[in-house]
Amino acid sequence: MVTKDTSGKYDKYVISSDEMQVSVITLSAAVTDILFKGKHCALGFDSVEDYDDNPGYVGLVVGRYANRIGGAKFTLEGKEYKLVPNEGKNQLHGGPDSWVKRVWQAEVLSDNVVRFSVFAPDGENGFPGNMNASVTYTVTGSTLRLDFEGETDAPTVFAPTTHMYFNPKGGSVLESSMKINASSWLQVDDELIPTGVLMPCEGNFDFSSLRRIAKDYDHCFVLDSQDACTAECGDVKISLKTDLPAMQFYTGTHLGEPFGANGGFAIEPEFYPDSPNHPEWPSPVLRPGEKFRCFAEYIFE
Ligand code: FUC
Repeated sequence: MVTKDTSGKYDKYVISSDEMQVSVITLSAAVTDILFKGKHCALGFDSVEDYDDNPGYVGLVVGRYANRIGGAKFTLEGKEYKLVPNEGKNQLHGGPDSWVKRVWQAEVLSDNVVRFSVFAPDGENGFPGNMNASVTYTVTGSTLRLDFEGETDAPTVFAPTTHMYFNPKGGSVLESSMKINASSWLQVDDELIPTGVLMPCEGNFDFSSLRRIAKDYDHCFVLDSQDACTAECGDVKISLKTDLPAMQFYTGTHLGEPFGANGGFAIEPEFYPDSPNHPEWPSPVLRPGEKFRCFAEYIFE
């Protein structure tokens, strides 16, 4: 079932199955709540107006390029593109005033499917290409599936993600447990820009079997399989499946009020950060005539 609430500043769609209810608003197609068997599993602000001041990107669909691009520039087909930086000299999550500040067009496709679409103009924050992008939310049983799509009229880079935070148990997420199907992670410098070195998942980065999170992470894991990870938070398990090559694991170190530090973790399926500057990595390049497609499935148990 899909219901629509138009009483706030941004329209809210609630997509339900017998087992869960997912609320999404038109601002950046943000997930504001996931109610699974009586538990609120995803972080969300109380009112839709609160999303206007959301430095932690809570719930948002992030783009055009999720995560960081070092020096806020890249070269594509021999031409250098200078982006607008918004984290020191680097760009984070598509730059300032990107589509995360915009109202997306919602379309109810069936009784458990809603698509949210946005237009990103050529030159926005320095990126080439007029783009149409969308995310389609499908709720089936205890699974929330996101299908991302994108098209461009000029060669560009495209790397969307979802920035939901989870914490079904409450308290610090460092008490929850995590398993990640990755054998390497990306070494980063002190501005969180990849150095180009892939590190083996050993010691604190070895999540090959379920273990307590215990410390802060803000790192990108290179996935070995579409079964990206499983988190165990009290009596709720959350698994992520995706066809994207990597996943940022962020334990919400800098989350502000009302959530507080470590009040939720994000598991963001994505291309490698700064991949426009690393031709040796999976390519985020999108060209006219191509249709970008990728998916992420969050499964609750
Ligand atoms: C994640 C992190 C960043 C940032 C952002 C809100 O993607 O990689 O460090 O804090 O979320």
